[in-house]
Amino acid sequence: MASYDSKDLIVLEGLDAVRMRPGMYIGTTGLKGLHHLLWEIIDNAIDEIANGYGNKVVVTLHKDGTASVLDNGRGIPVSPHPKLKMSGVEVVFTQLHAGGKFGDHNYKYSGGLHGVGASVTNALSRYLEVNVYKDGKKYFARFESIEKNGKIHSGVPVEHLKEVGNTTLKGSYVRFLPDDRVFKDINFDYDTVYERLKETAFLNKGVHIELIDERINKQETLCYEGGIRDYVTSLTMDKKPLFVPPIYIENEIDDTYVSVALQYVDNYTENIFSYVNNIPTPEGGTHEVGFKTALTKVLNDFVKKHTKEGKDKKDKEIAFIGDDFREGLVAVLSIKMKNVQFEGQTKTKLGNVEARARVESVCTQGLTEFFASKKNENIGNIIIEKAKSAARVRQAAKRAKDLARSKNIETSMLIGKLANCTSKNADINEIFIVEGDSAGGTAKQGRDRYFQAILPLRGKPLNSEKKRIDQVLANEEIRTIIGAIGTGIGEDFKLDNLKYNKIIILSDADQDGMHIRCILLTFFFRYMRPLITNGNIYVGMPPLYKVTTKDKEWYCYTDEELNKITSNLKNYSLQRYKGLGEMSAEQLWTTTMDPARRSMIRVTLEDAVMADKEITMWMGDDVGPRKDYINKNANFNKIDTFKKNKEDKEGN
Ligand code: TSJ
Repeated sequence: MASYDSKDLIVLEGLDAVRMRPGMYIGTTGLKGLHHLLWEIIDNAIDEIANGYGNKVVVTLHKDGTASVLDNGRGIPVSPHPKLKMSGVEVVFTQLHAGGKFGDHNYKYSGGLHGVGASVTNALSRYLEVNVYKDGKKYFARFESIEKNGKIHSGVPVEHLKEVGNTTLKGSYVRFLPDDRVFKDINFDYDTVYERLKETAFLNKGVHIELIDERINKQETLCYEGGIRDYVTSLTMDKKPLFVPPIYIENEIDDTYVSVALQYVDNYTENIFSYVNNIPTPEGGTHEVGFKTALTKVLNDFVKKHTKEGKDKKDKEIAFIGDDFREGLVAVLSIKMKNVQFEGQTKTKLGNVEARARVESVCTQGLTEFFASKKNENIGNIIIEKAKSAARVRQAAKRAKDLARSKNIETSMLIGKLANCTSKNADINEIFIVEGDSAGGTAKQGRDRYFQAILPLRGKPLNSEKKRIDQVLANEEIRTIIGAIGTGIGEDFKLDNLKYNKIIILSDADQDGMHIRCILLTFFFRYMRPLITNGNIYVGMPPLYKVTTKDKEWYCYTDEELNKITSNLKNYSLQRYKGLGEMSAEQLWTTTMDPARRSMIRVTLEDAVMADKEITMWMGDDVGPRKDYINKNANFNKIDTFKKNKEDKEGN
């Protein structure tokens, strides 16, 4: 029986490697891996059929534990391979990735290449037999995994391919016994095989697939003339389809075959099942993107067209997004192309960039034609109605979410105005909350952008004294601050997420500036109190005066300082800064922002408590006493109100 020689063993080192590390080729040696052996064989047969040769595949699970696959295609090549000096059949079963040597230029859409090849099935089988029916002749070959000197050699051709008779049949037949030294369990599962074949039958319309289980005397034939249309129909059987039958598009472009079937059901989920060369791509990829783009475009066009005709002017106001058109969508997208590249976590995402435009083109054309037909107008309207309700719900949900955010805030939006620093090190980073856009601009120019971020507050953002704090939270400026700081607020506050070690409020030394400071402090006090107790909140101290003599200049931060300096001077000029905007970027840097020279007040809990009291007072209606109170107590520039100690108060 055995007619192999030592040359066969050398040739098969690759197959021995498969046996050494089966996991690398089939993932597991559990049931999934076992079935993988069968998928490899089935996929090869299906490829032949899918490329137009033959129309039938029979899968049999035998009593002896073997599985066999028969097709009525052209028959695996039997002629010797010019380089490898062995029959085509032997190449297929002994060379890893033999598909590349044979299939690539023979099949229009080289499908079988996704698998590791029939040789892996051979390597992990006790034995494997092949019958080829071709050109009136019948051929046979047998491979075995044999033990020699205590070592197992995988898939050795123990009977080289030979002619064994005449036949009128055409096709290939492969039968193998999975090796129980590799797999714990070698029992094929009927349902698993059935489900796989059913999916395959849907994806290859008109192909007859027969499953025979001799172990339990069960037999089933699967054939769907409607292909993926029938797939979508079966997927939506126990749901409520909004129309029947599914929309179907099929075309070929640049050697890429594209087909898609879609339907909408009465729910809110999106279900797109996509495939490339019959391989599922649950992670999506470029083909799915192309399909979605086309769907969104065509449906938007449909809305526009029917709005233009004056049917429903209101529709114009709805700004649809792609998701709106995919609520309740059930679609099967199947493409076939050459040289597929898979990416993603599980290598189940199509990466070929060219697929996107091709799928988009076929789908746009097909869907446009579909909806242009008068008899399909109603289907278009049904889909648009569904999309409208999706858009409405989406907008309502967004409003609700915004409101929830403004109360129980976790805000990462609205930080567009933030001029962030480049450093990602929160320990050294600082954020200046600056009153007014113009001062904000100056601060942006003056800062050290490596560690200093600038967040300008527009004018006087919180100018209504009657604003209750929850209304303050609805304020865009406040939400921006929350988003920038990163900690969240209230119960959700997490100091670990703080993005800046120092949060510096920088406002003018006037009433408005004071007002803003108080509101911000109140806000921090109520919603981010740990920032205050942890000592992260500061009030920047821009100078109030500049004193200049012939040969020297001084910046004074308080009236006291000014008195002290000017008392010893005779000829000097005095500049009073009314706002940050009067300073140049350079001046702002040297006097207020440069850590080596600036003065800052580190805000204490008592400071914040006081600010909070003041805010509470401001909420009253009587303006008179309020103003007095502010002037007396809330003036940060009065050294006795907020004890100002240079740098030592900054805590480093
Ligand atoms: F898995 C497998 F490779 F063992 C296998 C392949 C198993 C089964 C059941 C069928 C097949 C198979 C392969 N069916 N049909 C083919 N066809 C070819 O390999 C083939 C035939 C002719 C030509 C040609 O150019 O004339 C090219 C090819 C690739």
